[in-house]
Amino acid sequence: MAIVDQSQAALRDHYENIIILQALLRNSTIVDLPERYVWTQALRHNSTSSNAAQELADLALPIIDISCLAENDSGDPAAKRRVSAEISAACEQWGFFQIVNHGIPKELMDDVDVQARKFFALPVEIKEKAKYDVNLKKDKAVCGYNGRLPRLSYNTPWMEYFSDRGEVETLTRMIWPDGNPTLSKPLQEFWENLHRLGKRLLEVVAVELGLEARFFSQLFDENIYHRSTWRYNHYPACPRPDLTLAMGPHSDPNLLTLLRQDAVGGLQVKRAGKWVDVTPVPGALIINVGDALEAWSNGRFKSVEHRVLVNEHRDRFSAVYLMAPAENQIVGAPPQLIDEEHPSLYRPFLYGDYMEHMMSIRLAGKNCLDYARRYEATPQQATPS
Ligand SMILES: O=C(O)CCC(=O)C(=O)O
Repeated sequence: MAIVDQSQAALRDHYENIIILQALLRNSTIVDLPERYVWTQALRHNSTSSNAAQELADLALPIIDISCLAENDSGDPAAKRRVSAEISAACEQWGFFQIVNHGIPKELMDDVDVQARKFFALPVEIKEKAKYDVNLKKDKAVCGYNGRLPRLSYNTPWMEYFSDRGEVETLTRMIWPDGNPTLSKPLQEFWENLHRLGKRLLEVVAVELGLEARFFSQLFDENIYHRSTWRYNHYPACPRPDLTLAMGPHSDPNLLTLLRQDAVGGLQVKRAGKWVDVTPVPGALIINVGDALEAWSNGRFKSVEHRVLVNEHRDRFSAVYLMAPAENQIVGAPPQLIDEEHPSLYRPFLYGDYMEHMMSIRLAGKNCLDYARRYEATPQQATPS
């Protein structure tokens, strides 16, 4: 009986895979998006009045040239201080920024784009070999290939992804006995580059907060089993972009996120209640503050809501590296960041407990950090929007 149930579930998963759905819609075998992909009007609505349109046009995410921060650069200390201050201001005011001249080779990023596209173009049956059995590997719940997501937040995102912690080859070996080095090598090299860059940026933000440079970066030392995750995302073109979202409004639970998007666009950041486009900049990476960094900085750096729109005609691809501490790591603002003027906004929490809480409410909007908010310290935020 159990076997029948399992195979039926596998069959249902297969037919509800996003790529199969996309094909069924294209050839008009089905005419409507399945209900779980139809997001409520309030969430997909672009709440921009005509008056606000000009204001929005004036808002543009900071683009920061970080060439002077290169690891072994002995460059101009004044330039380093200026760029560090720009990063800090972006973390405070936007929680998001783009960086250029970050040192990750263009050839590597181009190769990653080609290989990730090739992977997603494989038949569904092949990609599905890289699925973890989450009954056996509970810690891998959001890892592996997934083309039929559960309701991750309010509804189901219009996307498929390929994700894990650690070696890319662990996943690619589930499909190819030799691990397909043409695919796995550049993907591995890319996230390792993002990891090094992320540690560098965390050193910059630690110093800007008045902490010891390695305050955050030491959480990612070789011997530490941190929870960082890499993910390659594919958002297929969708005939009803008015009804669905590629990824619903959420903030990231982790410390720092590094993201590469292609030229299609669709990522939006919430600022002063409005959705602002993160305009693609060739070669740039997008960096954003996660909930753990907001809590650790005692609310000085902001983890902001973002979402991804679908495109009617073009598939969109992105690659993301979410830097997260170990599950047994206590997240909490150090004493240097708390005083009478800056009362403690969040109670300290274990990162693993926070992840569990986040999974239980499934990434809904920006409410997750309410888990640790001390309302008595923030009377103005007692009813979060
Ligand atoms: O693909 C994107 O642009 C955004 C992805 C994202 O928000 C996420 O992975 O949390």
